[in-house]
Amino acid sequence: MKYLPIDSKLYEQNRQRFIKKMKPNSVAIFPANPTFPTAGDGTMTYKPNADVIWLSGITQEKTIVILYPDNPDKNAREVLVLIRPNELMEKWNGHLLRKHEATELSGIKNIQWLDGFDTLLQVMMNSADTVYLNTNEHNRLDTELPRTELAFVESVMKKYPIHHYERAARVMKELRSVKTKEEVEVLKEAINITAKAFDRVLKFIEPGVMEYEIEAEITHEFLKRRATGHAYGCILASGDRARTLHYVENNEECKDGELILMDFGAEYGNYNADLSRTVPVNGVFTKRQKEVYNACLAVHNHGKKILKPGLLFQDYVKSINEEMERQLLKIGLISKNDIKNQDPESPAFKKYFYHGVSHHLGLVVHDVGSYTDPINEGNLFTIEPGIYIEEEQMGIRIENNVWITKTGNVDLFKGIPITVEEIEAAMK
Ligand SMILES: [Mn+2]
Repeated sequence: MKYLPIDSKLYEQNRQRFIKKMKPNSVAIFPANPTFPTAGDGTMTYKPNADVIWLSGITQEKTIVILYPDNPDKNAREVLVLIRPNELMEKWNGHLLRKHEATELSGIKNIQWLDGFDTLLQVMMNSADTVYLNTNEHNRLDTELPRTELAFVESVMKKYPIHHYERAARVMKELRSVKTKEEVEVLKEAINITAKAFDRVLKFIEPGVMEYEIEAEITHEFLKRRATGHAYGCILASGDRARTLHYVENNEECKDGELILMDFGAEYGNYNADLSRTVPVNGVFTKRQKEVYNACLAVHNHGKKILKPGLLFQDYVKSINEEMERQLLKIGLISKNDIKNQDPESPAFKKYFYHGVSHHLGLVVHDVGSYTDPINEGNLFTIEPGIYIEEEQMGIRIENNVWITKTGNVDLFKGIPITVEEIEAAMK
């Protein structure tokens, strides 16, 4: 890992939060993600499990976190299971964690080796009544694909069929969506690195530059500042390509007079930033570009103004859409008549703004969290309205990340260029 050590207090606190939600005499088991193969004996870059990270900070493959707060064996109320280090594996893939190192990182004192896991589990299962197992419950999970996490769930339930089982994901969704100040401190570093990369590309962009050259600038800045890499496939879409929401090809030329939409974020310490900015390739907005940009910025600012605890997410979205409608009227993209005659299922503004305005952000870019419950203090959201105009071959999105406070929110990207004037000044 490239990031600097993170205080294990962050993870200790998270474990305590989960333990508080557990039923009496219950055990919770969180195995890491598998490593996925490519062709032949190749493997994809290992992506650790977000829950395992949230509970322990450990990103080594085959790790298992076990929480059993009522365990009669007081020394095994929190257990971390790791691969036993062996010389051959280390010759090929590098250092494996020793017990004292894992304790240092996670704060968990009892470290066991994976080859003893079955025996360890058997003793715990014979004494626990309820078992929390984990599955991916993200609403947008593609469930057509094989689900690797189900293999572990099925094996435990087959071996111990008459225990009472609970869904860890249900608890995790609620807890992980409320970010502690320790977590936000780490996420802020991902934000800082992203802001530095934005600053760098503002000075780099000019007519004739290729989108992938901008990508290279961003990647350079990320890695040199200890980011793990990009939080997601970065989008560098000049001109009409900006209307494609997930354009990641980044292989075309940025032309004079176009706007370029950039959506990118660094991953640092396993936390993600998610920034979008749209800037003129030649450094100066045209009158029309400025008009549309300011309409989008007004919706963005509206979001920042109203996001606070207690507000229902649906009401937030409704208010954003109303503001978007007002702004689109103002810049002549829709008319009062369009609104009067619109199909309520597909309102007029949707022609120009066709994605969600906000999502939870954290250890995962589209992080777990509710979109039906009232917004909570500690939630961390993106605010990212966009206006995409086919007739004018342009797309604009403006995205910052905000952390919900007691009375409103704090903008974690505060201070980086966002207005037309700030962007033009920074590009000079
Ligand atoms: Mn986003």
